[in-house]
Amino acid sequence: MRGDVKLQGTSTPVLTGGQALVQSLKAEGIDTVFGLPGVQLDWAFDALYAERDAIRVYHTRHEQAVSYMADGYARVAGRVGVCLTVPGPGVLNAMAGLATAYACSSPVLCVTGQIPSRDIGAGRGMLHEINNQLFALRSVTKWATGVLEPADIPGTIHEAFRQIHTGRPRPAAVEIPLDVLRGTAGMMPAGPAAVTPVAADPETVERAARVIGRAERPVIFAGGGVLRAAAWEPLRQLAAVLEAPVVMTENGKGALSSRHYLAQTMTAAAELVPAADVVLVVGSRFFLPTRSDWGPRPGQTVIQLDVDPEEIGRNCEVSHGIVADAKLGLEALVAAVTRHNRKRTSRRDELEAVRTRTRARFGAVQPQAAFAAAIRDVLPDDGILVTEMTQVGYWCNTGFPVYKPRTYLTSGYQGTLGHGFANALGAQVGAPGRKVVSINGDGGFMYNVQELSTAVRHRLNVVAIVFSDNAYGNVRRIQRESFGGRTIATDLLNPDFVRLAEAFGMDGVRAETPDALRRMVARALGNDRPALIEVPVEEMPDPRTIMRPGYRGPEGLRSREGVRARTSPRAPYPPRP
Ligand SMILES: Cc1ncc(C[n+]2csc(CCOP(=O)(O)OP(=O)(O)O)c2C)c(N)n1
Ligand SMILES: [Mg+2]
Repeated sequence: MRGDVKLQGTSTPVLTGGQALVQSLKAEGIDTVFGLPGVQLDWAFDALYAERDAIRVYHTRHEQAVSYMADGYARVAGRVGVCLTVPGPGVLNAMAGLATAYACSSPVLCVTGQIPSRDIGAGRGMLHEINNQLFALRSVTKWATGVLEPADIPGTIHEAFRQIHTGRPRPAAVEIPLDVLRGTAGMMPAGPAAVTPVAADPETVERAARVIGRAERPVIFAGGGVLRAAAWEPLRQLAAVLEAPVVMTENGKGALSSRHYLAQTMTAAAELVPAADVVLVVGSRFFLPTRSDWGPRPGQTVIQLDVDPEEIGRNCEVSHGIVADAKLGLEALVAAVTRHNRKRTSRRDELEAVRTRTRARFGAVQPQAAFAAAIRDVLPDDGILVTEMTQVGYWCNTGFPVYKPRTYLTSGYQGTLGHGFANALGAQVGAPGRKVVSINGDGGFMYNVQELSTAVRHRLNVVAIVFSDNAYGNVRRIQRESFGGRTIATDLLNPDFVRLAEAFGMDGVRAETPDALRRMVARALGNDRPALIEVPVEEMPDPRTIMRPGYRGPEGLRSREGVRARTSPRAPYPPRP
C-alpha cells in the first residue's frame, strides 16, 4: 500500500501518518523540504517519494544544514521553510539553525521523528532517544508539540502553520513517533492556514501619528520585522512624508535602498538618535541603542511598532506601543501622519552629509572595506549576500550597501558561527536564478564544509568566499588584547581550500587582493556553477570599535547609565515546560 492512497467508504482517504504529513504540507502550499532521512522517518520519506513531482527534497550532509537552509530559504522567499530530521542526535544537530531562525524571526517548521510512542519517557535506551525532546525544542521555537495518533497529524500540521503565521514569525516544531508515521487513519489534510495580519488599534495610531507628525526631527529605526512583513513600501512612504532618516539594523538592511538619502546605518544612528525628538522603532528589539551611550534619553519620545506585544518596551521604555503587523501598522501611520504632519523642508543635504561622514569611517577600516566593495561592485542589486561571524562580515553588517529587501542575511543576535554557507544554499533555493554570495572565515566555513557536496549535488550556484587567516581570528585578537598577549585554542590548520573545492567537484580559485576578488567573484557569478574563492588574509582590525559608536564588546551588555534601558526580566524564569 506504500505510496497509494486508499479511499474509505466516504470520500475521506485512508492515509499513513507519513502520507498525511506530506499531504498536509502540500495543502499548506509547501513545495520544498530540507531533510536528512533515517529509520524513524522512513514512512515520511516514502510519502515524499510519491509526491516527488510536487515537493522537492533537498538532502544535506548534516542536519545543521537542513535547518539553516530552511531558514535561508524562508527569509529570502518569504515562505515557510520546512526541515525534516530524525529524533535525538538529528534534531539536536538542527538546533543551531533553529536558534538562528528564532533570533531572526524566520518562519521555519521543523518536523522531527520520535521513538515509538509507547516508549516515550520510559528511558529504555531506544535508538536516538533523548529525554524531553519537546522541552529542548521549546527553547528554540515559538510553539512545539508532539503527535500521538495518525489521525491528529493534519490538524497538528495545520496548527503549526497557523502558529508560525500568527503574530511574530518564528520557528515551530512537530515531533511524530515512527509508529504514528506508519499507522493509518481516515483523514483529510486541512488546507492552508488563513491568518489575518494584526491590524493596529486606530486610536493608538492616531495618538502616535499626532506625536510623529508634530516632531521636528523624527528618526525611524527599522529592524528585520519590516522585511518579514514586506513593509518596505509604507516604510519608504512614511520616511518620505516625515523627511525622517531610516536607521536600519543589521537584520533590517534592505528595508530602504542604500541609494536613498534617508537610508542610514547604525553608525549614523549615533549622530541621528541623540538629535531626534521622536524615535519610531519598527520591527526591532531596539537593543543596541539602549546599550550604547547615544541611546534614548529623558525628553525623547520613543514610539514602538511591533507585531509581538512582548517586544514592546522590553528593552526601552516607550511612550506609545503599537501592536500590529509592520505593513498594516505603517500603512495606518502613513495615512494618519499625513493629516497631522507639519510643513517640512528636504533634509537631503544634511542627511547626505551624514552618509558621507559615515562612509568615510567605513572606508578607514581596511582591508575589510576594500574586500566588501569588491563584492558589491559585481553583485547585482537583487543578488543576495549572506554574512558570517568573520571580519569582513562584521564590516558588512554596518557598511555593506543593500539595495533590495531580503537580499542581506545575518545570524542576528544569535551570532551563529557557521550558519553562513548553509543559509546561503537555502537562500539560493528560495531565489532561483539570482546570484548568491556567501562570505566566511576559515573557522566558520569549516562548520558546514561538507555542504559543498550539497551545492554540487543540487546545483546550487552559491559563490562561497573564504577569508583564511589560519585562526579563529576574532577570538584570537580579543585574547591577545585582553589577556596580556596570551592566546589559546585559536590557531587553525587549514586544508588547501582550492583543492578542497575541486575535490568536491566544484570550481576553486584563490584571490590575494580586493581587485583579484572582484574579478573572480564576477567570473564565478557569470559561470552559473558553485564556486569557492579562498582569500588568504592577515589579522584585521576590529571594525566594530570604529563603526559602531558606543560598542564595547561583551562589556556593552551592561546597561548604560542615563539610558532608559529596561533591566528587569519580564518573563518568569525558569520557563514553564
Ligand atoms: C556557534 C559558535 N561557536 C563559537 C562562536 C565564538 N566565535 C565567534 S567569532 C569566532 C571565530 C571565527 O573565526 P573565523 O570564522 O575564522 O573568522 P575570523 O574572525 O578569523 O575572520 C568564534 C569561535 C560563535 N560565535 N558561534
Ligand atoms: Mg579566521
